[in-house]
Amino acid sequence: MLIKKQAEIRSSDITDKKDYLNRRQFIRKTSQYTLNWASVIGGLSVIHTPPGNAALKLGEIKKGNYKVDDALTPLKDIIRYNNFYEFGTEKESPARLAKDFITDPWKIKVDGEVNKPAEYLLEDLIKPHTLEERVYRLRCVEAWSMVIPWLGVPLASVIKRLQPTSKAKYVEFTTLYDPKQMPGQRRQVLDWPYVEGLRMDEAMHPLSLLAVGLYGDVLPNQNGAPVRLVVPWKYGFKNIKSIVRIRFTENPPVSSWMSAGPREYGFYANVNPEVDHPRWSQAKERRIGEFLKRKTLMMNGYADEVAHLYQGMDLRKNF
Ligand SMILES: Nc1nc2c(c(=O)[nH]1)N[C@H]1C(S)=C(S)[C@@H](COP(=O)(O)O)O[C@H]1N2
Ligand SMILES: [Mo]
Repeated sequence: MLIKKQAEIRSSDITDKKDYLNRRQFIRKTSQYTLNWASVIGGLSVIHTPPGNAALKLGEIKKGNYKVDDALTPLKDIIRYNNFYEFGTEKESPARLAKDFITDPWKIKVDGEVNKPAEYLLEDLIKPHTLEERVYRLRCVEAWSMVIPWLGVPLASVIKRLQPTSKAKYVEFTTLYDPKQMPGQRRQVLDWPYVEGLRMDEAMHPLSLLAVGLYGDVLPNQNGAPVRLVVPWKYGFKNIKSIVRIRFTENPPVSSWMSAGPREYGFYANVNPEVDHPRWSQAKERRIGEFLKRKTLMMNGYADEVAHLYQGMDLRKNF
């Protein structure tokens, strides 16, 4: 059991958090004057959130109930090593190419099998809920991983307010399509826009998070600003970034990665060390910042929480 409940959080953890929040504040203050904050923390030159380009005012943040024992991945790695193909396929390109990405105002279209379809402003979807900090492991299908302190609201709370109909069995998410801003979309690397989906019970699971921030601040553009999905027991590609549409459906959505490689990427994409990718093993992973590989955990260490969702299913067929 690798998830700790609130009561087990040690005071040293709280100190760690204060340290990084202070550091983040320091970084932000500094950037208002002369320094680019990325250069303060990582020796990089071009990563920053343009001032005044954050739609969301992060109000009260409560400490969420989820935490892992593993050390947090340093912020400098989380913002430098990214998969966000809309901004290029190199790990370091999103940090560079997304720096002027405009995320304010941000609208999300809600449609399909739902009683409250509308175009919502992001802040109107988030405001009714208290932001939570949750530390989750992120395991990319490419066999690297990180530990990230997200800020967000339970996806279930947002979905409940939207009132899906009884026909809604799945939720489909879509990323912005805007090749002017997203240079990666000018090439047919994937079937744009990026689409992902969850079964309704997965979306309603308390671990599923709609994230609007990390390390105590709004999401850096390269991490999917202003809002992205975080489903920690699934491979990283399910965690769709910069969401502009949430559609409730009767039939399973077809994700961009399923269309790109149906033999390699399935709908469920649950982290599973026993089912290899056709081109590489999934038994181990490289935690960013660590030297030796570590064993990949079943459902990324969240099996106690989510395995019941897949009871009776063949996890090799439903990969
Ligand atoms: N729209 C969109 N969402 C995306 C991706 C992408 O290319 N486009 N990459 C996915 C993959 S493969 C991973 S591992 C995670 C990486 O998130 P991070 O860069 O914040 O670590 O985002 C996921 N979400
Ligand atoms: Mo990934």
